[in-house]
Parts: sequence; structure tokens; C-alpha cells
Amino acid sequence: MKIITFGTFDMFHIGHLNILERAKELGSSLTVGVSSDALNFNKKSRNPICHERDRMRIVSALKCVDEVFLEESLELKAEYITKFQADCLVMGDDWQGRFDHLSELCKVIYLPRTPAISTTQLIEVVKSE
Ligand code: C2G
Repeated sequence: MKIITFGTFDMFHIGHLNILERAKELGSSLTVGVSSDALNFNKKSRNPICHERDRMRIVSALKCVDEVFLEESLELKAEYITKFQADCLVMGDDWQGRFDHLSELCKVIYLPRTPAISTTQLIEVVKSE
């Protein structure tokens, strides 16, 4: 089964690694859409700390990841699922229910987030040092 997932993966941390490893365990290959800097700016009204090219390189270097592409819009998930012939979409449960409509195209699974870690929290910790 071919798995697809999406994320910004800014300031890559253990929560990111956990979800990618768990996603890969559900299938035979893992394709990851890394959100572009522009998409991230629209979503969070700030630029990511790490450039999209670097975030893509980090995710590509992981053993559990087979294929990486740049996610240019949140609205293009159906197109990406079709293009990469994914059988299953995996997302963290902060997105619970948001992609249920895609179950017409492929299986949709939400995995529990790793508690107590996020990019936002890391930024706050660094700022307060
Ligand atoms: N995640 C997790 N545990 C954390 C933090 C993140 O499991 N403690 C998961 C998220 O649920 C998501 C993935 O890691 O599935 C990537 O998280 P982000 O980089 O925060 O991605 P996001 O900004 O939610 O972008 O099209 C969807 C977006 O691209 C997702």
C-alpha cells in the first residue's frame, strides 16, 4: 500500500519523525508533501524558520521516506493523491475530520500526535532563552 502524508516539518523534531515512521509502517512506501514557504505563510501568517528547500532535503534524507514533493496548496490534496497513486492518506489527529471527503479516493487515517512538542513551542523556548 502506498502512503501519502503532508506537513511543513519546520525545525524538524521528534513529533515529525514519529508520525513519518508510523505512517511508513502502515504501507510499503511513503510519499511526503512538504508545504511550500508560500503555503505556510498563508496558513500561519509567518515564514517558516527553515527554507522549503532545506525542509525537503531533511525529510528526503529519512530512511522511512521514499519520495518527497512540494505541496503548493492545501486544496490540491485530491490531485496529489491521484498523481502519486496513493492508497492511503495519513495525517496527525490535529487534522481529525478535515480530510474525510478524500475517502472517496483513498483510505484516510489520522494518527495521534506526539504530546508536548511542536514547532511553535520550540520557537517560544528559544525566544525565552
Ligand atoms: N505532528 C505530530 N506530533 C507533533 C507535531 C506534529 O504528529 N507533536 C504531525 C502533524 O499532525 C502533521 C505532521 O506532524 O501530520 C506535520 O506537522 P506540521 O509540520 O505542523 O504540519 P502542518 O503545518 O500541520 O501542515 O496539508 C497539510 C499541511 O501541510 C500540514
